[in-house]
This record gives sequence, C-alpha cells and structure tokens, in this order.
Amino acid sequence: MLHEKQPGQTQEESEIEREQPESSARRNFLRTTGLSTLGAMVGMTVPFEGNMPFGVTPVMAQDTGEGLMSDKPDLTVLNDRPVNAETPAHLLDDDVTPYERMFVRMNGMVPQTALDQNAEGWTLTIDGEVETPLELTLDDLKSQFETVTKRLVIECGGNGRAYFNPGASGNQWTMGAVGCPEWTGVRLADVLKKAGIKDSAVYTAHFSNDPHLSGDPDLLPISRGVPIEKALAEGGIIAWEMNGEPIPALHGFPLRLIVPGYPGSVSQKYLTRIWIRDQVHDGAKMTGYSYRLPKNPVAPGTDVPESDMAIMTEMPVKSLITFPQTGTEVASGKPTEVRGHAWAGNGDVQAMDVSIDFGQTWQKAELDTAPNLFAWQRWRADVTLPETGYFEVWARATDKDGVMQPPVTPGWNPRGYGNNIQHRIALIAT
Ligand SMILES: Nc1nc2c(c(=O)[nH]1)N[C@H]1C(S)=C(S)[C@@H](COP(=O)(O)O)O[C@H]1N2
Ligand SMILES: [Mo]
Repeated sequence: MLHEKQPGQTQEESEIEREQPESSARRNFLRTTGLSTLGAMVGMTVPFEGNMPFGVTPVMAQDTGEGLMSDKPDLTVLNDRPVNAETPAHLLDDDVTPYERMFVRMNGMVPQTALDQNAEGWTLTIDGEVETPLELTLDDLKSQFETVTKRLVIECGGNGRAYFNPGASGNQWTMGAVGCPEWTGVRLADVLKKAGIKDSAVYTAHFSNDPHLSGDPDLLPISRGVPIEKALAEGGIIAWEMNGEPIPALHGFPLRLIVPGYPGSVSQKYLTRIWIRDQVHDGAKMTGYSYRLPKNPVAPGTDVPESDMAIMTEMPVKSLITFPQTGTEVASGKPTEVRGHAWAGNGDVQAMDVSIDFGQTWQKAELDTAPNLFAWQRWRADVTLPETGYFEVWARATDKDGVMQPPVTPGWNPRGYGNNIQHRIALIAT
C-alpha cells in the first residue's frame, strides 16, 4: 500500500505513516476478511495468497463494492471490506470532483438496489416529532419541492487520522477523504418544514438500506443524525443526482442526504428515512467513541472515559494543495503556480496563505468566493523558489472567525478525528 508522504515530518510522524497504517490496516483486513476465510468460502486455497497485494481479493467479494472500484483506478484503497479508498491530493484539482476521483467510505455493504440502479418503489419516510409524517416517492420529491443544484464538500471526520501520534485505529486516511461534487436535489429544510417540525424535536436520525457487514438484518452499519437546528439551517439537501447523473452505487443511489460542514458520516447514503427525535439520536456510530471528541483537551494517548466524550459537530477549516503534485521539479527564480481548495465547517474561508520556508514567512494567496455555501473555494498563488534545491510549500486557510490551520496535528483524540494540519508538498527547484 502506497502512502503519500508528507514532507517535513518529525521522525515520529513519519513512523506513523510507514508502519502504523499498513500494519493496523492489514491487521484489520486479516481480522475481517482473512484470506483463509475467503479460501474456505470458495472451497479452495487462493493461489499465491502469500503474494497477493493488500487490497486485492477475489471477485466474489463484490457486494462490498470492491468490484465497482475498477472505475476509480487512481484511488488508494485502504480497506476492502468494507471498501474505503482515498484520493491523492494532486488528483483533487477539479473544482467539481468527478466520480472517478471521489473518495469512498462504506461502513457496510453496497445495497443490491444500488448495484442494480433500481429505484422502483423507493420512498423516503419523514416521521417522529412532526405534525404530518410524510412518505415521499422520488417523483414526489421532484414535483413538490424546489430543485436545487449545489457543490457541497463531503469530508470524512477521520480524514488526516494517519498523522496522529499515538495512532488511532480505523482507516488510515491521509489527506484525501474529501471531495466536492455537484449535487442535485431538494433542500432538507424544505422537506422538514413540509412535515412540520414540532417544538419537541431535538435531533434527526438517518436510515438507509445498506446491509451490515455481518449480514445480520437487525444491525445497521451506520445511522447518524444532526441537531434539528443544523438540519433546518441552510446547506443540507436530499439529492438524487451527483454531477448531473443518478448518484452512483458507491455514493448512495438513488437518494442521499448531504449535511455539509459536519463529518461526512452524517450524510447518509441510500436514504430511506429521517426520524425526527425528541432526544439526541443513539443509532449506530452515534455513541461510544464513534465521531466523538474529548470534552476537554487530553494529552496524547490518554485513556478517555466514554462519559468524557462529546459528539463531533462542525469540521475545522482546511485546505489542500492540488497542483503541482508533490515532488515536482520547477525552475528556480521564476514564478510557479501553486493552487488548491479551501473549505470550513462553519461556512466560508476568508483567507489563504502559502509559505516556502517552513512557515517562517507567509504570502497571501488569491482566494475565490464560493459558488454556494459549503462548496470548496479555489485558491492560487505564484511562488518563486529563490535558488536550486529542496523546498516545501505549506498552505494555510483561515475561516470566517479568524481561526487558521495549525502546522502540527492538533487535538489528539482516541479515534483520530478532525485533523486539519496544514498540507505540505515538496518542490525541487532546478
Ligand atoms: N448509508 C450509508 N451512508 C453513509 C456511509 C455508509 O457507510 N452508509 N458512510 C458515511 C461516511 S463515514 C462518510 S465519510 C460518507 C462518505 O461518502 P462517499 O462514500 O460518498 O464519499 O458517507 C457517509 N454516509
Ligand atoms: Mo466518514
């Protein structure tokens, strides 16, 4: 498994990348799949199983979505049961992330309805603390509400996990569990208002039809929610198209919720129901340590009691350098264009800076306004590397409240969420 190296790391930081991700991901893989299990399932030994590269399993595992990954050949596969794959930073240069370059995070299997692209009889239920429970077909959604098209960032809460020290279990995402496709659907708030939200409403609860990895129909792979205020605020949509096409199987066909600004896990794929609750939702991956951060800062490696954990809400401000690719050779003494995207969980990014001297001095980058709230914003800067040799470009976004990305991995937490360390690339000046 290849990891994009972050230049300028301490020895310890790079240790995490070299050893920890591979071994923990591999342990995870062996525990959940195990080539011997696969061999037993097909009734034979897998030939050359000792030589099989990590991330490759026989075609029979297709319901995990692995078979669909051939459409995304440039992604780095971190796990294959369930399928989890991230995008190298230099492949995230598009303003609108194409299907081929959108990361994939599955907690369970891809439902048969999505594999078949069969939306027949699909309904979305809105119930719980509402005046009028609704059961809406796709046609109802399309005809009863205003259709909107928006670019919305989805970023996994665990993006950047690979850089925590001590490391955290889970997918060892580096920088690429993020993307900004264009989504078409209806506003979440419009649908909730039509149902009539009661004063007793506290939280949403999201449901879908993707099967649990165990195959147990009583278990859900994931069912998260957001505070009702967030659900009613501007931004959230219920979408049936991604980039002008029906949503692909890996991304939630036929209907998906997107609640931007929060961890990607609240954006339920294969959406069947939104239950409005009179308490904080306690569904799969809402409790324990999932998508939770310590209430108060803790020292790295602390064994935090569950009762001291709180649900993660807004994602921190962040940016990526998407051009040039790290390691590129450029001419010294001449301007070189560097560019990327910036986004923040609390809305617009107000400033973007780059450094070519390890953060000692910073230069303002040009920053575009967002085409809509919660889209990522294009930034670009011309940097001139003064002499030949090894340089790094560091990028730093500042959100609307003046909060900026840190040069180190911030806020150690048991599961490795919310890492918004500055992205760095290496440039070789010749
Ligand atoms: N039904 C369903 N929705 C889901 C998930 C899932 O496993 N099942 N994963 C969540 C997580 S953790 C993330 S980060 C995003 C990933 O979206 P993507 O796979 O379309 O990139 O989807 C979220 N919605
Ligand atoms: Mo996620």
